[in-house]
Amino acid sequence: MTHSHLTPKVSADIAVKHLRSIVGESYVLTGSADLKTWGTDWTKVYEPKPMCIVLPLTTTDVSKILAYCHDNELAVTPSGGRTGLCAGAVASDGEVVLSLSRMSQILNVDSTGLTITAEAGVATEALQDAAKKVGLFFPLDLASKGSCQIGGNIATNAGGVKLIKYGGTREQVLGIEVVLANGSILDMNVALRKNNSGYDLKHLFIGSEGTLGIVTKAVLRLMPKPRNLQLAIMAVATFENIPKILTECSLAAISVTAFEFFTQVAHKIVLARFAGARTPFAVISPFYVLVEIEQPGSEPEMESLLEKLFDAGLITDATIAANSAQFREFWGLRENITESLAAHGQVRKNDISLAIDQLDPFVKELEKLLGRIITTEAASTVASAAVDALELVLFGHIGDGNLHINYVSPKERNPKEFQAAARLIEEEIFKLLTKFKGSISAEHGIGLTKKKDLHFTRTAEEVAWMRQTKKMWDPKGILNPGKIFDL
Ligand code: 2HG
Ligand code: ZN
Repeated sequence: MTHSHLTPKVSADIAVKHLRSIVGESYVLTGSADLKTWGTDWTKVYEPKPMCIVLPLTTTDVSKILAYCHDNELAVTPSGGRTGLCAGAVASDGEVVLSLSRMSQILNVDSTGLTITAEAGVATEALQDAAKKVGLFFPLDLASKGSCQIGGNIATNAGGVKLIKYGGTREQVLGIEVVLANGSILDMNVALRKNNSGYDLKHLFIGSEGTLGIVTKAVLRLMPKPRNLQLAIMAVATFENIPKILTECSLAAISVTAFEFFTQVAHKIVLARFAGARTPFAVISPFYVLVEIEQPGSEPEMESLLEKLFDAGLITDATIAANSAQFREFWGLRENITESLAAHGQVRKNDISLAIDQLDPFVKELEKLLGRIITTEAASTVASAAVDALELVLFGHIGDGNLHINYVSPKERNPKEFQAAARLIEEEIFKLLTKFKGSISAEHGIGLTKKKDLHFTRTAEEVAWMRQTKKMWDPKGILNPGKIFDL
């Protein structure tokens, strides 16, 4: 699949030789297993076919690599932990994969200014650990935190489970250093909380999916540790009760640090597919909500909240995590959904968002569209049998309006036929989203997989400005060609 109109001016052999002269012989990989590993992400649907993998150690290395690729019209795909779900880091067209993995130094932790400065290849979890070590907290938290890297988080503006309280990646970034397409270094790596001196260009690069520049360093915000976190898992009978539970939290002035949900289908699949997963409930319920709160004082805020929710008929059952093992176990029921689904069957993913007050009307229309309620495993009333045969698994960061819809079928089903059936519903859902002013991508990005659907969320005028922006920063189009949109 060709994504770019570049005409490389050198052969792959010459390019590899030159890149080796920049980073050293052993840091340009060309073995078929390496090309396969580094040329793909968690999407797994594209055939990886990069030219080579380059592993720079310094910003100067990155600058030299890009200058060379720019001069010679070689496409470059930046690579972080490759945990993305829409093929943003896939290299399927002879690209030079630029991995930031060796740039993994934490450069500074400032417990007064509350900042941490790190190179792009630092794993998100390593930032959390470094903050913890000095008694502070780095709030970006994703199910893939052990593998994903801060550079990739910035490039995709990753969201995660704590966004409701702390914001997403964009909100954590104070400054970044970026290497531009032609190799020049743009230093915006300042640690200022306030800086209204003209346009704040860093925001252009955050969420640009490696199409405007390569992030090499960042200064990020740290926070005081949340005090006394409490976690409860609640059984909920109807979807419409979920936003109401959120309202009760706000009205009770509760500091909610996470507000997640999943359907009974998701729950059953985790119990069946994830070793050691256990449910605290005797009876399966249509929905589950996981609420984490900060309970800094002596008030038993979680108990009071649950009492209120029971009295109002908003929940049918609930359990509070009694110790740290149970805390992890409950979180696992939510965070292990993606992995359990992958073990369960073929999966196609949506990552949509809506304004909170639109969630319930949207789900009601979705159920009408499907001819079934969203918590059931099989369907009977939709005209198309192919569509009926799909399992719909819903879960996500419902407290910030982000719904993950996964379409699932057994592994034995013909993959093409499965994708076509899932696409049928997906397109209807995207049309519905336009009506509700929602987004087709809340936190995963666009990559290769969703570029044909960008128009459901962004106006033609917005996309035209995006193209202009791309042309300004990367006129030859060497950076991550084919991602977000085609030029
Ligand atoms: C999550 O929230 C991730 O666990 C993955 O964003 C979502 O697998 C998915 O659809
Ligand atoms: Zn998510």
